[in-house]
Amino acid sequence: MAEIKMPFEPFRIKVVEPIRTTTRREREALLKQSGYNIFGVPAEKVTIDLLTDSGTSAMSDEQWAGMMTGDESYAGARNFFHLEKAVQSIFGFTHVIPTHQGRAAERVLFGSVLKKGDIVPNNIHFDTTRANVEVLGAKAMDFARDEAYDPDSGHPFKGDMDPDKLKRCIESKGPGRIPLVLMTVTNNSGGGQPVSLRNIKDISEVCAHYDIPFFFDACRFAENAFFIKKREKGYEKKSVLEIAQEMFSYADGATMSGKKDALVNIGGFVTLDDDAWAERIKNALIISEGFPTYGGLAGRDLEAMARGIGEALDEGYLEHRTAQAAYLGGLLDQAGIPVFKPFGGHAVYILADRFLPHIPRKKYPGWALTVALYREYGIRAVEIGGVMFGSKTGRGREEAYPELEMVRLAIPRRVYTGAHLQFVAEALIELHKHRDKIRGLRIVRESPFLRHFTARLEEL
Ligand code: P61
Repeated sequence: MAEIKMPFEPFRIKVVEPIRTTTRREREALLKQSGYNIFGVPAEKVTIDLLTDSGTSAMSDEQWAGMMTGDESYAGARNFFHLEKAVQSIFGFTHVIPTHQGRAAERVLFGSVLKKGDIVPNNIHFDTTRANVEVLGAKAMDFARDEAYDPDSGHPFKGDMDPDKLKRCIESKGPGRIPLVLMTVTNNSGGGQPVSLRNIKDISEVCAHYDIPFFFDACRFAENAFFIKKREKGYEKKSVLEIAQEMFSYADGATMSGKKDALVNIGGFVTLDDDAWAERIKNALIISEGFPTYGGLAGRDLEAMARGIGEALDEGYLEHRTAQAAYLGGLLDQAGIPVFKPFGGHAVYILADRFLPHIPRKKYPGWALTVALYREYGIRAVEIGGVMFGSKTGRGREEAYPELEMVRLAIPRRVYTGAHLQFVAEALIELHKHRDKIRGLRIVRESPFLRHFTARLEEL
């Protein structure tokens, strides 16, 4: 078998944070207390935390230095102008409206342009995006290409949206009911897969034809641009920045969680060209987030985001980042653990229903795997499956499940080394050997939206 290589970390470590370990007994008690929900476990009780790559990045010395230059004026802080310039130089839109994170950007945008009965197409909506559409009485619809749902397909751009599915939706529902089309890059709910520039152009043309604004959910735009460079013909020699600029040139705007590809612990924004929409968004922002030059952030946070967004386009950094996912995924794959392929940019996704074939979907195999991984090894991962996306279709009816039942091992940016990932792979390989001991669960308490954050469960 070929050796799976991990390039060395393209940084030196200047500040360290100790990792604390716990005993199995302690973890067992914590699971019981949290209702078998790893969101309820204190982070200090987690050995390797792969719950999310969101807001968990290590900032650079340049970003920390920038934090000290925070201008904490209420209006017109200089850091806002730095952010505005940095975002405009990559995204190319006129208005840059900061928010405290991605879902706030979604809320102020959707709240300003959607009404009850509207439809929002996407390749696949992530959970907060779906919730922010649906809370307004609009419908979130997914039109990813068929390969997106086939974990074994090696298609290089499984994040693509199917233009024919989109056209059929527009024709049947009417363009007047579709205030905007979204495109999530990379496609987080579908294995972190990239979208090609060919597809971005095609979808942009469909939207232009029907006069529908086209927006990106741009959280992981730098990783997406890097995959285009590596996989799409004609882009090998372009810089990742040029590719990102071209991606955005086909769109009308974007929402962004800076907690991903702007390498910050908090922050986000909406950026767009349309003056009338921008005005409505700024008015909505003032009610809940703050004045439009800070949008729920301190001046220092704006500065960290202004600096981080450029660092995320560094090709040495992106090479290492994508190699981390390929390394972890490769070790698991080589050991016969079912994983979603190709490996995405920010995470490795385990096919939990194949890992635990003895647990039926209604007993949430993905959730069961996250519980077992924490109990046995102190590793925290997130279920992207039946608990996160399952829904009752009516009172007393059977629950409907998403097509894929996965557990995501999300890799925080610049935080863990190859040795940490090797530990995770070894833990999963061991767990896989004893998989028949893992039990399913049932939900005992849940909330109506985004239930996985607070649900309480019981082992069967
Ligand atoms: C994540 F367990 N993602 O992947 P905000 N769009 C997209 C995202 O991936 C995303 C947001 C919008 C997270 C954090 C997270 O149930 C969960 O800055 C494609 O988090 O508001 C966030 O950006 C929202 C983890 C979100 C979860 C929801 O881990």
